[in-house]
Amino acid sequence: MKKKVLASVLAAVMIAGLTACGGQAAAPAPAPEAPAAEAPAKEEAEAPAEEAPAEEAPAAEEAGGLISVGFAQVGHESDWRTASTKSCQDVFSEANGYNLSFVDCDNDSAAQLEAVRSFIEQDVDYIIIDPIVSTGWDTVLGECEEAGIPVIVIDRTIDDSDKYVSWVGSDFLTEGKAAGEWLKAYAAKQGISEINYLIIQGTTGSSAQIGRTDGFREIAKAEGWNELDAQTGDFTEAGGQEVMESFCKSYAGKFNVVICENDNEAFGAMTAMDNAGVKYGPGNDVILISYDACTAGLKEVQAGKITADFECNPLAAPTVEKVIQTLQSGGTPEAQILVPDNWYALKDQIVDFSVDGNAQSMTEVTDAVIEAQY
Ligand code: GYE
Repeated sequence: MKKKVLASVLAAVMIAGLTACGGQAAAPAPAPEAPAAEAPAKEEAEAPAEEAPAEEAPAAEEAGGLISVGFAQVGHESDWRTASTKSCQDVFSEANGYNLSFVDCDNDSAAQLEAVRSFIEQDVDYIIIDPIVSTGWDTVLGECEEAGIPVIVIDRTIDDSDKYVSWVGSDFLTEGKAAGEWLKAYAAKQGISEINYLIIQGTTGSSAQIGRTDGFREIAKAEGWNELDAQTGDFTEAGGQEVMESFCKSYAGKFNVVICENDNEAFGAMTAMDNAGVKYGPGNDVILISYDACTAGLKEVQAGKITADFECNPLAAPTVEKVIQTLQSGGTPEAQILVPDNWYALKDQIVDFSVDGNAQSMTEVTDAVIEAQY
């Protein structure tokens, strides 16, 4: 009964909120001593909470005071994912007043739909989804709406349905453009006139893959760079190694840039290039670009292997919790909440560049920066 009332409130929230969509990521914060990881999207997260009549308050008290949350996580493919899972489990703990049903969907879209349906069966108070792929969601989100369970999307986006309350995550298109604009400025500084690049993509059809690929290609096209090939490494180290092994055979001596759409793929690509005798990193023939900038990735920047690393902050859970608390108090959360990212390199690889006319700042990788990362 209460959930039905909530459902109509939510429908209004979704419509109101989604018309306000369309923001771009803010320029990365410059402060290397205080990475965004410690306080993701602080200001953006403070959605105004409005007073609500008592009968519209969600049914949390029914579960012995705990708010029940189902989280359909992508899988366990990367360091980034491990950090994201830990953050969610820490935030949605019993000590914090939550009863969390966590499902690792092992990168299987069918399993993810099944997980969401099992949360409906359990009649949880809230469902959090990190969508493996960006399409195929409207039917199941309609079922959540019918059941009166608010859905919050974390990290990757859903692009074929608006039946959710909020999305909290990074701007992947901006990450891709930042990598392209950095390369343009860095190549100019180094006097490199020809770019022949290879992309090891993330999971095909995930918004992280689509945004990073499209953003980079936009710059590449404008600059007339040559794309030799693009293949998926599924965001895994093994996938990155396998794709790079085949690239090393097919394009030996022909490429001078490798873009890996996450750090774990970069680690695999490094193994493949080591085995093939390809030299990469600052001062060598091949520029290696990566995304995520987790601790292990930044260590490879420091070691002179990854030339530049474009962060994607995995610590969005505290912001999701604020969305839930806003709903709990009958308020209207923001429809889209961006988590800010930083761009990382060693001192000599730091160059000035802009994205969509916004000047960017890069963070120099030092021991302290690595220490503070996740
Ligand atoms: O870059 C990758 C992970 O969705 C942004 O998924 C995330 C990506 C991240 O497996 O490491």
